Amino acid sequence: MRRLTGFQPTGRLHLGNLLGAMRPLIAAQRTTESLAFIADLHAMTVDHDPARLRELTLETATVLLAAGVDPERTALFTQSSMPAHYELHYLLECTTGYGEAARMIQFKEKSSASFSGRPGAGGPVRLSLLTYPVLMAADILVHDSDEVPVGDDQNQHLELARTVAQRFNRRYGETFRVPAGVLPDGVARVMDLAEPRRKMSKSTSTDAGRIGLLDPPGTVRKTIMRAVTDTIGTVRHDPAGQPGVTNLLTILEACGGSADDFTSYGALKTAVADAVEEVLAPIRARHAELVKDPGHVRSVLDAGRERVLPRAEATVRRAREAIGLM
Ligand code: AQP
Repeated sequence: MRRLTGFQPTGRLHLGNLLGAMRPLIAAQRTTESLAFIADLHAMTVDHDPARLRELTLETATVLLAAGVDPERTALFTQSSMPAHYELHYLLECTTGYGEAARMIQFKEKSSASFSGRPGAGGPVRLSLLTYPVLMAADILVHDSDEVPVGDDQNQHLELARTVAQRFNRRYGETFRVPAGVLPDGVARVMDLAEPRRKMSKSTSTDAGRIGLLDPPGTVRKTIMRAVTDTIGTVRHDPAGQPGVTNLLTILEACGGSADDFTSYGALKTAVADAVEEVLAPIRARHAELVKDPGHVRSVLDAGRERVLPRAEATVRRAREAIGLM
């Protein structure tokens, strides 16, 4: 069973990324063949700064290692270091309809956000934003992935990858393994602390809404203590009526705390801040070690790439032949 997970270097990794994607990856790497990549090409589908992209790519890899991604078990690489991804992207563009790409919810949301003035938005809509799901299909199919962990927001993209793979196989002969979406056990969806009806996000959350994995302890505590709640005054899971409190309870439980017996929001927030700090402190400490030797992180990325390259190139060769290229 081969499982692929991607992380976009569009901003600094946050608690949502940790609890929703990094932890499941780290847990599964013991029992599943795991591939993880830094999706630097996807990060260019919206307005980006070249120096910051380079910096965030290395930082994302470093934080993944600091959190427990084991390069002996998980092949970690950058998307752009694998031309097979973008070679296959083009072949799949020739298998995908314009309408299929244009109706993707994320395309509609991010393209309209370009004009909204929200943080992370800005600049004209890039063509690559439209074709992003096709590159994502290539990311998945090029590695013969069996499983892709997906949250609700990526479900539609995975369905497109499956549709395109099946269509290609039907038209040109059996070429791709058709992947399945999985929702790993224990995945938590973390909401923005300032706007708890929206998910915590690298690019659209403000500092008040997001807990960065490398944020100093004082900042983490302050952000949690200022989290938006409500005036109801009861501590319980009620995503529709009390999204802020529910989010705090979700975070607390995912970070090993117990959600029983809180009589005030203040006590709940203190417990959340303590639990989150327990989880983040070792990551921060390991990161401080790793960051001293960026050469080591680069060599991990190179080794990860070397490991997955032969299979990816073989998939592209198969696809080229099937589609009719000499
Ligand atoms: N808030 C979240 N709660 C739980 N899981 C989350 N993930 C992201 N946000 C949350 C999961 O993290 C993985 C990597 O995400 P990504 O880098 O592909 O970007 P994303 O899903 O688009 O999330 P971000 O962090 O909000 O990035 P931007 O701002 O660039 O859109 C994925 O597995 C994702 O489900």
